[in-house]
Amino acid sequence: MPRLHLVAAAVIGLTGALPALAQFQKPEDAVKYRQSAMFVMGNHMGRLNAMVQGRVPFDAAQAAANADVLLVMSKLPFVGFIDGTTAANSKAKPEIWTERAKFDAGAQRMQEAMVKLNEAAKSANLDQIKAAFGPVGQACKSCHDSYWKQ
Ligand code: ASC
Repeated sequence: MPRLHLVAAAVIGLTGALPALAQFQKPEDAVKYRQSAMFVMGNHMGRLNAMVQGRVPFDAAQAAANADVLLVMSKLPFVGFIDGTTAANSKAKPEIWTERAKFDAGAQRMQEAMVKLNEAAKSANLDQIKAAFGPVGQACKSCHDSYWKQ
């Protein structure tokens, strides 16, 4: 492994081992981080949804690009759900922390559905994309219904 990769691997390993708050300077930063990641996901879900609904013409390259952004973003929000961040500027329900295993399982379901959506997007076949898009939306909705103050 090249030296730089070794350093990067060590940094990533170290970051993963640190307590969650250490990754953010203050709790508000964790809230902002997860909200930002969710905002970007919502934006790219919207772009894909417009193609799935036929409101904009299907463009395979755009669909694949959106699915790539979504795949990366789907991994980000959850590190931001650190203890004690049901603040006034957050719509996160306290149940996230009292039912953490259920919340994490929901996050994983969404991430797995996102992998399938990414594979479908690479096929450049709109029917396959439509079929894979539904489960992602359902996974989003299920957690939003349970854990997000609408
Ligand atoms: C989206 C988005 C959500 C979910 C949800 C699914 O595209 O922004 O919050 O899907 O609407 O029902």
